Amino acid sequence: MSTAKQAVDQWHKTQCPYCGVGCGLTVGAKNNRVVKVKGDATHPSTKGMICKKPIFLPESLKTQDRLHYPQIRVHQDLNMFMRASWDETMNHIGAKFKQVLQDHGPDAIAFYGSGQFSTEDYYVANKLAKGFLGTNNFDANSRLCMGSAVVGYASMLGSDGPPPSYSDIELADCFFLIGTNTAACHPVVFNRIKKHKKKNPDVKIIVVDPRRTKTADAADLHLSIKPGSDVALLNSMLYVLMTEQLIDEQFIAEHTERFDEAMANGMLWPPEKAAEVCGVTADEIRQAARMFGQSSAALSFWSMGVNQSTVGVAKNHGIINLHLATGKIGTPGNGPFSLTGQPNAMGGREVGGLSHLLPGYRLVVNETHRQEAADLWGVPVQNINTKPGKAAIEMFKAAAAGEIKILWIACTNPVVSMPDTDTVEAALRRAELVIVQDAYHPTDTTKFAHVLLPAAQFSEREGVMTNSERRITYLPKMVDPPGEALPDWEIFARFGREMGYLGDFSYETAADVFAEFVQFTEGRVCDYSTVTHDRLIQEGPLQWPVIDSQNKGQGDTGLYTDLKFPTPNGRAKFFPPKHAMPHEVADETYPLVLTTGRLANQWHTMTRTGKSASLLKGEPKPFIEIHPADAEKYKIERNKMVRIVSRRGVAVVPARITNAIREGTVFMPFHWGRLQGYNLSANNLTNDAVDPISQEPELKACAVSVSPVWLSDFEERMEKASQTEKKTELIAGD
Ligand SMILES: Nc1nc2c(c(=O)[nH]1)N[C@H]1C(S)=C(S)[C@@H](COP(=O)(O)OP(=O)(O)OC[C@H]3O[C@@H](n4cnc5c(=O)[nH]c(N)nc54)[C@H](O)[C@@H]3O)O[C@H]1N2
Ligand SMILES: Nc1nc2c(c(=O)[nH]1)N[C@H]1C(S)=C(S)[C@@H](COP(=O)(O)OP(=O)(O)OC[C@H]3O[C@@H](n4cnc5c(=O)[nH]c(N)nc54)[C@H](O)[C@@H]3O)O[C@H]1N2
Ligand code: SF4
Ligand SMILES: [Mo]
Repeated sequence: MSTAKQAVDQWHKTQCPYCGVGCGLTVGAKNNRVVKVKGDATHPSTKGMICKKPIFLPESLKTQDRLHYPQIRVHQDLNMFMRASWDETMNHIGAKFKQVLQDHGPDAIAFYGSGQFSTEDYYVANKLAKGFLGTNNFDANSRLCMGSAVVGYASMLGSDGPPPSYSDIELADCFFLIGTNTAACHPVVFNRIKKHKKKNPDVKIIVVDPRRTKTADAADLHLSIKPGSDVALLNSMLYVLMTEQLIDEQFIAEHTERFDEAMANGMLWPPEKAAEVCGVTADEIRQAARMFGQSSAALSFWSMGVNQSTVGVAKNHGIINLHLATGKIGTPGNGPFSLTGQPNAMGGREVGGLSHLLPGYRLVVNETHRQEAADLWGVPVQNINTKPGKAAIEMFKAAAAGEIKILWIACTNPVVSMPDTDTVEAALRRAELVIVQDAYHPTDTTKFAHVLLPAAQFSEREGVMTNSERRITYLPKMVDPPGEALPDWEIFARFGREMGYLGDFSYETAADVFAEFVQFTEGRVCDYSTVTHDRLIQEGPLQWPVIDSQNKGQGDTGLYTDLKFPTPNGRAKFFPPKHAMPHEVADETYPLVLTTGRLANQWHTMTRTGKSASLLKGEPKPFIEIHPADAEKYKIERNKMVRIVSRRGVAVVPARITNAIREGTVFMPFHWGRLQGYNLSANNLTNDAVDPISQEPELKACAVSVSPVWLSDFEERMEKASQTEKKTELIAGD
């Protein structure tokens, strides 16, 4: 230990750049490099707890494939780029923007950003697009992630943002985990739940997931439902709560409206009927409802198994209905707690980082909101387009159709992460100017860029992020970025100046940007208008909504604790969610349903975690999970290659035969992209059908067929050799 301590020049407190739990980290830097990462015991959200991923950050940050300089493509076919100065590059992009604005108008331009942006990055990019260029075409990967939760909360509770705090975990005696592999994806929250249960064995955990994940292993009750059938289950749970008098009539009468509609809808779902749709027993449904209804305090956690669905909003409504019907909201240990995916997806929501939002939980379709934003930006209200811009999937489809001419992609790797890779690649081939702003090159997406912009990443730039429990942390700059890489906000600000908006984008520091942004939160549910970088540095992380200049905001505060909701009449609104199966269901040609998701040791498209030999060790390559009965039916053998075909593409990966997955369903992790092997990518197969309200794609269900692939001896040797080679390459990048 002491040697590690001596090896560090300086320790810095910050937030983990991976998942939305937003753990506090203490990071050691030496000789301008991050060398050591541990938990920050003083961080009020997580008190020193962390998982494995950030520990290996030192291996992933300064690698040989970092992007050091701006580059402009000189030859399309040869994939050749020329180094350019920032001024030349901005000039080059600016000329094309001016031409497209003149010839096609602002909606021929689109920005695609990320929940891994800092709040400052988000703010400047949004301001540029929505306030100055006149297009609301600014969307983010959060659309693939939190889109349905944003709509679910806002429509029922009047505002976005999960009401509970992590400290509610110790106050709850029932955990309803639906569509979340918390053990793999939000491990620090999961460990906290497990620890609480260990101390209090009567605490109940219910898990709803078609797979028996590590999360499900910890459950008292695991409902292995068919992918996409959650709404039937949730409606039926409401049925049981109603028919067994487990609802809170007083709460319903005093604090909600439209219960009649939800009740009528719920009464259509007796457990026997839902059991058939969901592929579980009626008794299991009754048990789940009783555990929830009879608990003294219940927390629901959910993530992508709920949101990534063509009925993702309806699933959110179904979950929040259970809390409203039982009055389990706004009080200690109770509430609907969607788990945010990325480290600043919450900040992105506060800053208006989706194409229908404006900063401070405002909407582009609301005239008053547009006026308020225009006043703060000092622009005529006519500058802000009155219609929502294109959401992620629509944006790429419009580019593929030639409607969007310029695509600016920053801090996300859509060629791996968006559904139906062929359409995404077609969009990038067709667009006249593709700008990719990333920390690394090559990535699956930089391959299609006309201009590469080098971004400073975690530890190389300062900024603020908000975690899943609405806690705001300041992330300091600890080391210099490589070459001429710049923070994302600074790149957007430079471009704003290039476009002639000199005074409006002349920030000197991220603190200036933050100070401007927080004005948008004044008087809003997410008010943190008194917070500054300095205050966060001095006082440490702060949780909204209780922050004012006196109150430190360091207590754990829930939202709506006065049981008044930010709706016109102060009441929360029930919804009657309608069940529908996924857009694509199994049929004769494609007899299985593919669901996709994550592994504990990899982060998304692996540009960082894929560089760590330690993190790769357990799961070095993708695979398909298949039930033994299906394996037998389709002649699939253990660890042998399987060809998976959907209406959109093909993947070839080895089989993992396991009864942890339900019959008729198969699972693939989506971390691997075509760059690592054309047929390794799950999104070769997935469907880009979206929820009609949230526009979130159905990444969790598409119809596929599977068949064995018999490799010749020669191919098998080649396959083995290429795997060894890839491993060495990745290690060499350390
Ligand atoms: N290790 C790791 N952690 C991460 C990330 C990562 O890449 N790696 N990414 C972060 C981000 S951005 C996100 S969004 C979160 C995602 O966190 P999670 O949502 O927990 O992760 P997923 O693996 O995508 O999906 C969760 C589960 O949904 C189940 N599922 C599939 N279809 C259905 C369905 O129809 N109904 C139900 N009830 N369940 C279904 C899957 O079997 C899977 O186990 O993780 C965050 N944390
Ligand atoms: N099939 C399937 N597909 C999915 C999902 C699924 O469950 N199944 N989940 C979806 C979800 S929930 C999400 S959130 C997305 C995530 O998908 P992506 O956002 O595409 O995944 P990342 O690998 O996190 O991409 C981040 C990119 O930004 C770069 N980067 C890192 N730090 C910085 C920085 O500071 N600045 C800049 N400019 N670049 C930086 C990284 O190198 C990387 O290329 O995937 C979605 N895709
Ligand atoms: S749980 Fe999430 S935020 Fe916490 S250390 Fe792990 S990846 Fe980072
Ligand atoms: Mo996500």
